[in-house]
Amino acid sequence: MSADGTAYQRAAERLCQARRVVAFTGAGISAESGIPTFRDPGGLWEQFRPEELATPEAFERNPDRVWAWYQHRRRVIAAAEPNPGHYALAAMEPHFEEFTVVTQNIDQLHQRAGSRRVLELHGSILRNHCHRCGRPYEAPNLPEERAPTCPHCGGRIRPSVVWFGELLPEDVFAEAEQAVARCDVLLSIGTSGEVYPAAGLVWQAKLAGATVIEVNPNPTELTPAADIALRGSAATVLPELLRRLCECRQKLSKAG
Ligand code: BJW
Ligand code: ZN
Repeated sequence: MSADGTAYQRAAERLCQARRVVAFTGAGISAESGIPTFRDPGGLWEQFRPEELATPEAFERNPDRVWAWYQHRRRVIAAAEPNPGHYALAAMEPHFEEFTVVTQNIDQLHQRAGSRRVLELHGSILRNHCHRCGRPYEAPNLPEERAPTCPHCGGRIRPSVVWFGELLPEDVFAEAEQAVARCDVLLSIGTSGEVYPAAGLVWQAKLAGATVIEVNPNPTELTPAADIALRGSAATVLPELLRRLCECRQKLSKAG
């Protein structure tokens, strides 16, 4: 299903009036870059149970199995390129006094597309640290099958992502809450809104009076918070929204 013209127009007008914007993104924005989502049919959780791979307990039970899974995902992500959805968000940034991407994604595709203010709520697959002492770990070559051992404490090295039951990086989450509290518009893009505390940010924006615009081919847990729903893929909807925003801004500058 694709978004209808009226919804686009309302969304573009709200954006056109906004000074501060938050783009809250999830796995769906990277789907068209070839990175599987978690909960869609064919998504990552259909093949693997999250509690087997995305928890600290899973890593402690079998670090090599979890490590090998992340090495596989690193290869998929390294081969991927940002898509028109990522590029449209990067191009929106200079149109606003403040534009913050708050992402649950660990793939760094927003940064690669040129977005400058990106808050990573669930960490990054491109970094690693020691599961025991927490020191960052850098090495020119990473083994494929076996989690490396920390040179300082002998603990096992893990990807710097946030697993279930772990705290989100406190400073990053606090910055995201501040951006959400003062935004005029929050775009909720490609997320099922099922994972907390990240999804709570959308409700916080709503309660603070922001207009919430959902960009997703399907309804989600966050649809009840949305003032406007643009039903379509991020790579289709976001460039069209950008086009309409530019049109609206041009009209305003001619009129003024
Ligand atoms: C498209 C598209 C296209 C498709 N265009 N759209 C309150 C209530 C209940 C439970 C909890 C709660 N608070 C905390 C919890 C527990 C837990 C939780 O949320 N559980 C729920 C699942 C029930 N949360 C946590 O444990 C968090 N930590 C925490 O709360 O700490 C405090 C604490 C400590 C100790 C004890 C208790 C509490 C941590 C959460 C960490 C999440 N980590 C993961 C893995 C990251 C690493 C990795 O990648 O391996 O993060 S899980 C996974 O889900 C990943 C994602 O960032 C996250 C969200 O998924 P996302 O992005 O929404 O993807 P999908 O697949 O769900 O949705 C895709 C969407 O895209 C769909 O809607 C499609 O329609 C759409 N789409 N194609 C646009 N082309
Ligand atoms: Zn260590």
